[in-house]
Amino acid sequence: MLKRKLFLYLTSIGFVFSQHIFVSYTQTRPEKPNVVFIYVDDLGYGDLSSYGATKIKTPNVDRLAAQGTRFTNAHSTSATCTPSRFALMTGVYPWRQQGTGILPGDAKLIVPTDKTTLPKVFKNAGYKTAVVGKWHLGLGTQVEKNWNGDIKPGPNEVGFDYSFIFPATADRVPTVFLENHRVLGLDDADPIQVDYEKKVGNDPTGKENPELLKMQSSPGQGHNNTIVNGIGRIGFMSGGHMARWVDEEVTGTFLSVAQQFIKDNKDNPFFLFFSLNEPHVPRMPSTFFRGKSGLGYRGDAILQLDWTVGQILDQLELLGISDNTIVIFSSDNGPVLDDGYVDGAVTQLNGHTPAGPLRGGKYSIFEAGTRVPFLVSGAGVAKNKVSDALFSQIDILASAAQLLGMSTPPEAMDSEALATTLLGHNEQGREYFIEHAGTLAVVKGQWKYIAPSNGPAYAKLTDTELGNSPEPQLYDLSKDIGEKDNLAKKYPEKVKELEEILRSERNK
Ligand code: NG6
Ligand code: CA
Repeated sequence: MLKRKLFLYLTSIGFVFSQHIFVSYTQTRPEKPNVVFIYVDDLGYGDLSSYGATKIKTPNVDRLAAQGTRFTNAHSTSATCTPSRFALMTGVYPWRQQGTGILPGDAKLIVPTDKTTLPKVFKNAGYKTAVVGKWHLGLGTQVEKNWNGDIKPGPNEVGFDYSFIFPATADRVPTVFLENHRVLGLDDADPIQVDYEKKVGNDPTGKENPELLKMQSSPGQGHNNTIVNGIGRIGFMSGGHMARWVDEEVTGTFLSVAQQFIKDNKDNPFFLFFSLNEPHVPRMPSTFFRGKSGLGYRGDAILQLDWTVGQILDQLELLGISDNTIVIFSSDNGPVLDDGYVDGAVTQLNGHTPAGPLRGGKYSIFEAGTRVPFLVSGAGVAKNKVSDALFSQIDILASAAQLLGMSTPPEAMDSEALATTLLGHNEQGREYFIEHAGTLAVVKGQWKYIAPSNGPAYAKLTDTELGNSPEPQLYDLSKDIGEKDNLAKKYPEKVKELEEILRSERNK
């Protein structure tokens, strides 16, 4: 009896103590902080000076590290864009669902409209929500669609009150902006048609008219269909000439739209998903940044990205809302140099290491595929802190819900509520995490297990070590973050344990 009383007493102390951490921290932060999530494209773990880069300086993004918490072990779910973004929006691992791979520019919407999504978490709490930038999650209910009318469902149906996007990637047609349901600046007399199978209209293509290109596409990597702004794209389009973007102006356009949204909503809680293109191909930075990095257009694009982040941070300060705003910065997958265009990324690398100490890159199941920069700063966030917690972008949904006093929506089945971890007050991260790049890997504590796969070990065109092997691979990341020493034979029990996690996750 006494023992039982003592037990109850001790557990209640434990409970009170952990409640105390949560409560004392909730008391010091605003109830409904604004959230600006800056999501960049193909930026590597070693691409920022706050993550050890020495050949390039990123002072603006580094401000987030100094003023907030820098994560060393945070991940996108996947080593490419669409699946990572699907997970971010839904809280569901993308490999659970067919059709979540890299989408063409005419794909249909793959995010469900009848389920709780990341923006809907905020909307349900009374926030104004917006997405500005790259979308790449499909539009409409089918591939064949009329680009000249209302295009839906899309971001607005998924939970964004306002959207200003481009549909897929900068290297895929249609190369136009959409504001809410409509292509921006469309001339009715010049309707848009898009096709990924065959040529439409009379616009020149990179294949037929290479002399018209201002940047060559890399041999064997496509990117030689319709030419827009002197750059060959993936896919064919005709019409919409007035609406087509100029690559050099894309980021400036997104920035001004994002800043307008922030300004319009400074007096009410808002969630802004600011999804920048840099340093994804085609890298065509504005004149102001060209040649500035000495590392070719990829480096220049990173400088442009850094400047853009600085503009947002300055604006939040000028408006007097930076203490009431959480800024999160991350990348949708790891780095790649030659991803389809001859742009100096390889020849002018100059000793820069986009993946830092990690092996692989974009497309790879090795760490550089999904371990990405992740910085959080602002309202209620621990300052000047480095967190080694295992965390994933898939957890933002449940963590945001927790922060706003809501429970995790059941459909976000893979999202973990780790609000205090996200805000840098707690180093307790996930127990384990599943990485995805075609094949799957499990990270748990210091261990990483890569499931056997018959996929190629190496992608010649992008010069990527993909990490596929028919043999099981086990790495001790605490001693071997570069994944060189396969310990699977030495620790068969560990392999079994992690294999079992993967098996049960696959069967959920
Ligand atoms: C690949 C493209 C690459 C890039 C990528 C998507 C080829 C040969 N390569 O298929 O250039 O567009 O898709 O990148 O077509 S992501 O970051 O959006 O996933
Ligand atoms: Ca990407």
